[in-house]
Amino acid sequence: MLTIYSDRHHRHHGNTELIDGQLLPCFEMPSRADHVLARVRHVNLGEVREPDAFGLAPVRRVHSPAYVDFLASAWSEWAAAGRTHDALPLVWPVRGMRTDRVPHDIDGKLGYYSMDAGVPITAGTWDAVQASADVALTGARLVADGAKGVFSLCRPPGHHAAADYMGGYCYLNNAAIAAQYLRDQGAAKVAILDVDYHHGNGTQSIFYDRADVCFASLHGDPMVEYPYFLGHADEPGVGAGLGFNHNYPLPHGTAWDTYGPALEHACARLRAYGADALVVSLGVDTFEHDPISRFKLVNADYLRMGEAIGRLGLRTLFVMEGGYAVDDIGVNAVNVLQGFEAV
Ligand code: OKP
Ligand code: ZN
Repeated sequence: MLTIYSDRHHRHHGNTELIDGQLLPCFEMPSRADHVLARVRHVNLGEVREPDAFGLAPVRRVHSPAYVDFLASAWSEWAAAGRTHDALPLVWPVRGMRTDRVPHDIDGKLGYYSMDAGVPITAGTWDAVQASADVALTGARLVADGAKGVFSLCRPPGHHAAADYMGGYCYLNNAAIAAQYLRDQGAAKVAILDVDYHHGNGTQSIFYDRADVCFASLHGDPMVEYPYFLGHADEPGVGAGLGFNHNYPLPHGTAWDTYGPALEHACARLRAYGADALVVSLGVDTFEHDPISRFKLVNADYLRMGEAIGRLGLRTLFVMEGGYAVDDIGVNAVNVLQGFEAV
């Protein structure tokens, strides 16, 4: 399988994250992608190729112009305000507050265009974020041109980012941008399967009212897990999108005996949908030793996961999302790809 990778992800390296009341080093760190790349090379998965530059037009097919402009200028506005540490949001417009006016001040903009504080913006963040989208788009183009399976080794991840907000380590929604690109290249129907431990709230919201992209997600139950405010089973889609959104919230402690049947159920939904192509939001934070997650999948389960995805028989783009057990992230992610290829 071909892997698309850019070392420009190194330019995004946040310093600290507020977690459990503590300021800790960011779990979403550059070594994550380095370990996955090392495993790709170790098993000779296939050629590793640099992304092409697509510019912002395919990004704007998913994200609002104002949000893209915000991302592009956030660091320079922050630096112009005299700040030297990472830019982070700290106040949000919740129930009853005004969202019809975008503040002029960078602190106000950071809150307006985010859902949480897990999104440090550094001097190199926008460059890395654009490279990550290009990695997804380059893979999508190869799939549109007929490749059976391609791995877009994206970093930073994307599935929490919606049309006009960032959150949960995500800035641009790489999987959504790829899915929209596949549509624009002629695929009538695109399926997205999100196997990251966390609900893909951004991807769901982007396609929630559409029938041309069907979204299925397995994740920690939002009653007890981030992102808390989306991802329940009773979110079927709206308008033309009714019936094209499928959530599988699963309890803490979920192991393969529960996960496998849920995955088969989700795959059956996507099979019935009759997609022309599949995008997989490939997070491996479902792993038993993931430091911020509560599922119990073991290394070999990721082979089974890849086989189940392979049995769909669809042209498939794998887009890297989460996974924070750095020592195992490469084995687990590449196991999915090898399971897929073994079908
Ligand atoms: C990004 B992706 C855990 C706090 C979670 C944000 C997690 C973002 C995950 N107690 N903070 O879906 O892997
Ligand atoms: Zn995750």
